[in-house]
Amino acid sequence: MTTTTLNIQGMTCGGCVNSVKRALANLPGVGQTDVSLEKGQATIEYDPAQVSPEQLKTAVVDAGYDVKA
Ligand SMILES: [Cu+2]
Repeated sequence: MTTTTLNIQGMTCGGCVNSVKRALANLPGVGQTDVSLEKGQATIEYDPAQVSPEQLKTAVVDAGYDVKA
């Protein structure tokens, strides 16, 4: 497993955090995710053989949030 951190803009409440978590959990190869509303960050454990960082980013964007890095 590899860990990456995404900087996410647009999360305003716990519901947003859950939406982001759900979007990430729907992808194959995603393990533990830790989404912080205060920091606007998601720390994501994933298997690079099953999912790419771009796909992680796209899932968050598709859920309606902006990803900075
Ligand atoms: Cu919200």
